[in-house]
Amino acid sequence: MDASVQAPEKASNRQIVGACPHDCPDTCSFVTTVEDGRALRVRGNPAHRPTDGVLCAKVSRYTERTYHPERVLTPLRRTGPKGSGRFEPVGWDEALADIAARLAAIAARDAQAILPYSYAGTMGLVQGESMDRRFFHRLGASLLDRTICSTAGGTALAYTLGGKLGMKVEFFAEARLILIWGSNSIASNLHFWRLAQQARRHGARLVCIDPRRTDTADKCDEHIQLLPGTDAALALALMHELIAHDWLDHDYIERHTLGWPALKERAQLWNPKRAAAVCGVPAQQIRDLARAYGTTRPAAIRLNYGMQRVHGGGNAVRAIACLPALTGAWRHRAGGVLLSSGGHFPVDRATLQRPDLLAGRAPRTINMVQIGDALLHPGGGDFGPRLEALVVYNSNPVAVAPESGKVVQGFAREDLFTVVLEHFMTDTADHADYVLPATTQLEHWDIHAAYGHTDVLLNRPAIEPPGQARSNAAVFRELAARMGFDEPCFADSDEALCGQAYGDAVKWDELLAHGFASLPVPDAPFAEGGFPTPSGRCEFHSAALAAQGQDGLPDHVPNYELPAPGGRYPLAMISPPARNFLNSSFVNVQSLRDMEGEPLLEIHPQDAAARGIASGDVVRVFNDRGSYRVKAEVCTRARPGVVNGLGIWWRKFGLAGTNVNELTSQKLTDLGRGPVFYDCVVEVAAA
Ligand SMILES: Nc1nc2c(c(=O)[nH]1)N[C@H]1C(S)=C(S)[C@@H](COP(=O)(O)OP(=O)(O)OC[C@H]3O[C@@H](n4cnc5c(=O)[nH]c(N)nc54)[C@H](O)[C@@H]3O)O[C@H]1N2
Ligand SMILES: Nc1nc2c(c(=O)[nH]1)N[C@H]1C(S)=C(S)[C@@H](COP(=O)(O)OP(=O)(O)OC[C@H]3O[C@@H](n4cnc5c(=O)[nH]c(N)nc54)[C@H](O)[C@@H]3O)O[C@H]1N2
Ligand code: SF4
Ligand SMILES: [Mo]
Repeated sequence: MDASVQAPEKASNRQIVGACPHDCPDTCSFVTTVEDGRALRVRGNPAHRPTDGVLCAKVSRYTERTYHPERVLTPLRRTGPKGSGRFEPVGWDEALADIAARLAAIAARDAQAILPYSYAGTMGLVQGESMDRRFFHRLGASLLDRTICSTAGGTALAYTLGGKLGMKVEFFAEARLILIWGSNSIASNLHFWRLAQQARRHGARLVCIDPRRTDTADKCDEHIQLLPGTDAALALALMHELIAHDWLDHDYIERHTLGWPALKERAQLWNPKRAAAVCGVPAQQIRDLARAYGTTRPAAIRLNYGMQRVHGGGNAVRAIACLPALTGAWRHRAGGVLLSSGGHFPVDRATLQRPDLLAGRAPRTINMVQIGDALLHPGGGDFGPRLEALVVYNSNPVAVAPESGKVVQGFAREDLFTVVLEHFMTDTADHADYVLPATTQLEHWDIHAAYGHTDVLLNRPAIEPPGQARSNAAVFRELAARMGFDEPCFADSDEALCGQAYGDAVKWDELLAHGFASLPVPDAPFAEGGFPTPSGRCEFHSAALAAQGQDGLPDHVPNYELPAPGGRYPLAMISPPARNFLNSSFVNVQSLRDMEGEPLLEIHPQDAAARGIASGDVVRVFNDRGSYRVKAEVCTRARPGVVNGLGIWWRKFGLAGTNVNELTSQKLTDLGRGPVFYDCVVEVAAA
């Protein structure tokens, strides 16, 4: 939290209201103080209720990142072998002319050999999903399935509740019981945590459900330290107990749900004893949790994405999302569940992204989780043409994508033409043919949705771009011009794109005046049912899923990789993000890296003793996909049988030039084609 003492303001200083661009549920409003064209500091906007004047430690240091001496300030062209990180500066005109010519030559054969690769380095709708999409749609490039984070849970919510919808975050402060399920809120959802603390001061009980004893788990009243990938079993056992003790809201179930008799039958297969064996927790803990959930009003669940990065992640979210309908928790504004509020935002994506520019073409889709395999595919068969060019922006796939041995091998292909728009020489930028200097949030216009509250935010530029940095939208605008794309939409300015994002659905004047505007969302969205599903009910049973040959009911789907005691890989590994980084962003900011120290593997004293490992030892963590050297920390943050490989370090800061994704797999979740970062078995040995 930013407790820094405020320097006295000069009268000539300007205060510019912007939005935090990072992939974080909190989407804070921030105020930048500018003196003589230089940003002095960024602080939380006290006028924006969800932000409440507070930023996290990372973004409090946004100016340190912006003025970082290693910021890329000119276009760079590769001079050494792929991946060597050797580059020379070139002018924009020369770079853009060459890139346009190279892409045009590939497109003349088959534009599907070109792939954009982007994620949420900025969540801005303009710099993240507007001019870039127009450009690639017009080109006919391969489509990217942007699945690396949230699609298992998002898809599960869509089948169960009808969309990424749920409780309004502010009302968690009024709950009497809060389950913090698969979320290290202190690290990754700080402003929710503040609300949970308010609730607690009024007597609420907080229960954390997480395989790792996180800072959040430490500060809750209870920690249920289950095995990774067993959340659906836990949720089904809770249902079993709700049924057994009749802690049910029969009227709500009758009027607002679908498939109750079938779900009841399913839940009856999951008594606490059976679930306890699967989850690796005491049966009594499950019974107690069921009693608390069944008898406390209002009861709220803050579900987060950590628990859906396993094979059965979709089913687990479906099972948990059924719980509030069983007890009628939705009737109260402080009851229900929240995973994402993203579905409340009326973003006009057709206007921003212009899929009509595909003009009837239907390019293939490549799943970003499987970029390793895609880059190494020789082409042909169902896959289609071999990938010949990649344009990467807002993402650092060499560090964040799973099975990085393959990702690196793919990026190292000398015959692959790679363009990376970046602030810094990341592991991915090191593998580029061209690196193009990008603007940060302090230097460009943007407009935002959020997934942890329901306000739209506008970001105004506070300072001029340093060096020759250009916004992503500007780069794609110029590439479009050089490719001869003359549709009027390619002339829209960044500011005009901000205005198009919501059309008339949000008051532009209000955004310009305050920097944020609240959406009209009812306080208790499902108090009277009204779920936007096909049936209008909370769908315990989904006919749509059954029609696809899937289980229509939620069930426990075991992990792909189960640790086998005495087997080759007896330990499960999870790799949740670090508190002072934002995925792989900020790893190069010295003050934050100092706080994180170095890459660590947390291992339980029992597992460490069995391997002769002490804290501070360098260990080798390995499985069939690769091997990773890291320092061990012997502690009870890890439970027996599970090691925690904290992420997501840049490979080049790792002991042997690798990071934890050397070990993770490219397999996909049951729903939503998502990644399974936390469904991974390993062995650990003293190095
Ligand atoms: N400081 C910080 N904040 C962040 C990020 C960051 O890197 N750093 N990343 C941002 C992004 S992109 C996202 S998606 C979110 C991620 O934040 P969350 O959605 O909270 O997800 P994770 O941090 O991946 O995991 C949360 C917790 O789930 C636990 N977990 C792992 N496997 C399981 C399981 O099988 N069951 C259960 N119940 N729990 C499990 C992990 O140990 C972890 O403590 O946070 C965002 N905010
Ligand atoms: N092992 C493991 N791997 C994981 C996860 C995990 O928990 N464990 N988490 C996964 C999750 S949830 C996610 S969301 C992904 C995140 O993966 P990414 O979306 O790739 O996120 P970052 O690592 O933060 O990289 C974003 C990059 O975008 C750049 N950037 C930021 N703003 C701009 C801009 O305006 N323009 C341009 N051109 N560039 C910009 C930043 O400098 C940064 O290098 O990682 C996934 N990988
Ligand atoms: S990363 Fe999250 S908590 Fe930090 S400033 Fe941005 S939105 Fe707020
Ligand atoms: Mo994410």
